[in-house]
Amino acid sequence: MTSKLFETYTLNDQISLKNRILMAPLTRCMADDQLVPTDAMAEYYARRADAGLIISEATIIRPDGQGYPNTPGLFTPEQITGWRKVTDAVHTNGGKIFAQLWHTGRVAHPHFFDGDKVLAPSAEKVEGTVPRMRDLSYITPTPATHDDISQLIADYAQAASNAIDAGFDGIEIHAANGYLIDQFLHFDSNKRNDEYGETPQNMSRFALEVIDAVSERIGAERTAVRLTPGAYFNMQADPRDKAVFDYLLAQLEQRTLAFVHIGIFDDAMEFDFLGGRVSDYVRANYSNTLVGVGGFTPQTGEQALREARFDLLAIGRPFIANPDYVEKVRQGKPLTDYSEEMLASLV
Ligand code: FNR
Ligand code: 8K6
Repeated sequence: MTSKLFETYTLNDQISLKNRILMAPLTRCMADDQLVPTDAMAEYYARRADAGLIISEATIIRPDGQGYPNTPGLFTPEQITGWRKVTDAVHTNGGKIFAQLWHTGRVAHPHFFDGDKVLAPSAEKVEGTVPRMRDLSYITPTPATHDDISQLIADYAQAASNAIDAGFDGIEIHAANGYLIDQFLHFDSNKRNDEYGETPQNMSRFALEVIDAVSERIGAERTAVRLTPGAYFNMQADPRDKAVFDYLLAQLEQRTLAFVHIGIFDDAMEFDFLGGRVSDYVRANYSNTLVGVGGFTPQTGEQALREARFDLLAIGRPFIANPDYVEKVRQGKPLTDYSEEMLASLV
């Protein structure tokens, strides 16, 4: 019945996928206190190796990128060794896995690292507190200097290289959901008036410099990016943002990245300034491999692939609830519903 989902897909001459179902990146806050992936995490990912491709939970590139407890890193030898256990376990079960590289920017909190400031494009803070840690209010970020920006780009490239050393098949740059790179892409968080602000070209510069530095280090065919044009999470949308993404997507179209992945919780949401759903907006502006996500069932996902709204389907919460998601869908078996209590343990 669901044959599109189970078609193979060639990303490029380096990487092909056994089906079109991706496991979406899912933060679980289960790394140890040195932010090293554990054996339980290796088993968790290995159980999901039937996916055409797993995207790891967001993984910080350096200490000041941390905004949540026990999120894994890729900047120490111990973290690389811990991830090696994960990638070996996934490969042993016939799967493929990309690392999602993360810096939370203004959503970071010094509670989690040795330091007293957080970097962002501009001194524009997020309202509120760190989820589940009500005593930690977000602080006003320090605008990144040109030296800070150069160092951040170098640190993304190094983390990508560490990911390859850890056995990942590639990496996805987390430029979505209101974190550091996304903060440069929206007027709500980027008030700079230097070459990283004010115009679509300038506001896209940091994202493109990170993408190009990573591509140069590990190959564009192993580099992907996740984007949130709609700005709905830790961010206010601004109608002017569309011009930034129009420019950015045209630039990405000229590169030979592994794929572009949409970051959103519900793809049925419509954004007036984008003319409707985020996936339709991105599809109209980007013709290479596109990954859709956000509230899909096997049936609606199959339908979206048939209509060529995107090329690959990422599944998030149902993959938490169903380690055997792919096998259940293949056999037409009922799926277990997701609930938030499931976040308490790695099954
Ligand atoms: C997420 N999501 C997410 N996105 C991302 O880019 N990096 C991440 O680390 C996380 N972490 C995360 C944790 C949890 C608990 C949830 C529920 C979501 C978003 C996720 O990748 C996906 O876009 C959404 O869950 C929507 O897809 P589903 O769940 O409707 O299939
Ligand atoms: C990406 C880091 C996440 C850390 C834990 C996240 C837990 C998320 C639980 C789902 C919450 C959905 C919130 C979506 C906001 C969209 C509003 C339209």
